[in-house]
Amino acid sequence: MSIDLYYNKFSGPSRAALMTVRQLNIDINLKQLDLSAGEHMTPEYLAINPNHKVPTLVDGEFVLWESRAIMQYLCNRYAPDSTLYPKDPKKRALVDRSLNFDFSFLAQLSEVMAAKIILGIEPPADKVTAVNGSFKLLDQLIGDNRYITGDNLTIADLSLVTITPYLEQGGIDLNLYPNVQRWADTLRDELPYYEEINIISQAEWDTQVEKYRAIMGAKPE
Ligand SMILES: N[C@@H](CCC(=O)N[C@@H](CS)C(=O)NCC(=O)O)C(=O)O
Repeated sequence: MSIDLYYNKFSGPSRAALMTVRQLNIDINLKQLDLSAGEHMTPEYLAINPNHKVPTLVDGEFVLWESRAIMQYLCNRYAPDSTLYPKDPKKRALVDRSLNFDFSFLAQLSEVMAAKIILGIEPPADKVTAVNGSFKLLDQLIGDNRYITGDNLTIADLSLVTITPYLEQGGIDLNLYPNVQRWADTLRDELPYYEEINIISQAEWDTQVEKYRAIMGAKPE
């Protein structure tokens, strides 16, 4: 049975789902969608994901969207004993907490990043303060841990690490958060698929940002 993953490289949630696929060595057909060309708004795609977002997983008859649910499903279905999504209720709860935390953190961060990267304006000060507060909290949560929830890599790490390409573009200095920096460096160095999935060249960014600016009618300063 074939598994399709609808995906876009500039989408952190898509990259998180793809890293889970790679970590679990699952064979998939990667279906690239160009969001700036509206490929997520076609009747065919809306039929499988009426929320018109990426990623979406199609596993036989089963269709699932929302990246965190996809990551959890892949572990439950294809690697139920993997420490990537631990079975122990307390360990699993800490992974779930991080996935819930990063859901709201990513919403904060994407507002700030969209202002900086696409609109080319300074984001509102209160939004920047909220993002900085979340980074500080994340730094505390990681502490001396190698990974977000302790000694094992989990889907919490794969979900959160997808923010790193945005940080470089948005000029956020992780040196202010040394534990976050060390954690991000660890994942970049040790995940064999990290570079292939998460490194986006400056030329690719520039092209993408131009397309979004055109769509949004944004005129950067
Ligand atoms: N909570 C969703 C967020 C997915 C999401 O926002 N995807 C964006 C790209 S990063 C998207 O597809 N946007 C297109 C749209 O909303 O029409 C998840 O984790 O899968």
